[in-house]
Amino acid sequence: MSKRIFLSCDPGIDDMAAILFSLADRDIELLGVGAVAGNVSVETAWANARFTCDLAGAAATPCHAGSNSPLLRDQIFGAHKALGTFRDHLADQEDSLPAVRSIAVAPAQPAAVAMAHAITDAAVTKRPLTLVATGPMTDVALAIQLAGAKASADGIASIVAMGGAFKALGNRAPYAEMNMLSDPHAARMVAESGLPLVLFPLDVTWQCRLTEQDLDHIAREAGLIGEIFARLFRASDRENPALYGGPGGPVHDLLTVIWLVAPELFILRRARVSVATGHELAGHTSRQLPKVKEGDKAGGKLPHCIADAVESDAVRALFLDRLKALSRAVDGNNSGQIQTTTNREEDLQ
Ligand SMILES: [Ca+2]
Repeated sequence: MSKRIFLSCDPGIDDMAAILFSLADRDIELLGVGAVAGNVSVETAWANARFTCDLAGAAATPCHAGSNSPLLRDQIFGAHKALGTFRDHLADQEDSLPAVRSIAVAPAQPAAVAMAHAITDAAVTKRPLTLVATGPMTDVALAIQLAGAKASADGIASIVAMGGAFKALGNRAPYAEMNMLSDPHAARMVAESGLPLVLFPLDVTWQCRLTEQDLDHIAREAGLIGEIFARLFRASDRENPALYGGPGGPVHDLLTVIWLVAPELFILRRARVSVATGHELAGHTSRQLPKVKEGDKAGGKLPHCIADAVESDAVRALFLDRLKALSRAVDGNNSGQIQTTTNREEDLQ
């Protein structure tokens, strides 16, 4: 049975990878995308989310604009805010880009409200969904509040998020990872909600990096989608061998959705995650680990899971495979064949 997800993101090139993979993989049903301020402003995140869905031939996927600032702290943006939208970068190939989606089809509901509705529907129909957060958790925290009693195991199977750093140093500040730093209060609300949380911190996302050879391969093998993805990834300048211990740029957010369909490629451990909200160390994450070996009852009581290790080669190969399949599906649609990534439920019947 496919995983039904709602993705809250702040595209961001690695958010783009997560959207593309979600649309490409038949074991994921993407119910909606929420754009939240984080890497970039909410307007840019929204434009980029819509652009990505349009590029993937999935213009019908609802893309909701969400919160334009954190819950409490002063706003900070990622290093890439100054780069503008994806479309700004691709202006010289405008003729090959998907048409700009009409504003008329833009959902009016704010992302947190749409997510809360999705949670409520999931609880009523007894088909719990997974909330995937690849940006600050502002809208996820608000949605949990709005959904009230439905924000339980009935409505939410789990929350899967990119964020935090435990052994690795932070990326936006020495002590904190960007998503946690951007809205530590929201992250703390989610961590303390009592809901299952699976976290992909820098410790694991730094292990999986797309190299120049990977990008060449993607650009060559995955059609226009691959060309554009590779170009944007390169524009975001993600290499830092001294920090990561090798070549290539991390594709952080992608790991969340790959884990949903290929958990065997990861090693997770149970933990209890805490997020600091005090001024000095806001966004710093710490974890309580079991004192006994994995599987012991004491460890089983800890409410969260943290990804520790990933089979990078297999993840990158899976991503390329799905991009190629997505490209073929889009090309098939454009030539009049009926095969879309938005009707996979029918396709599976
Ligand atoms: Ca992100």
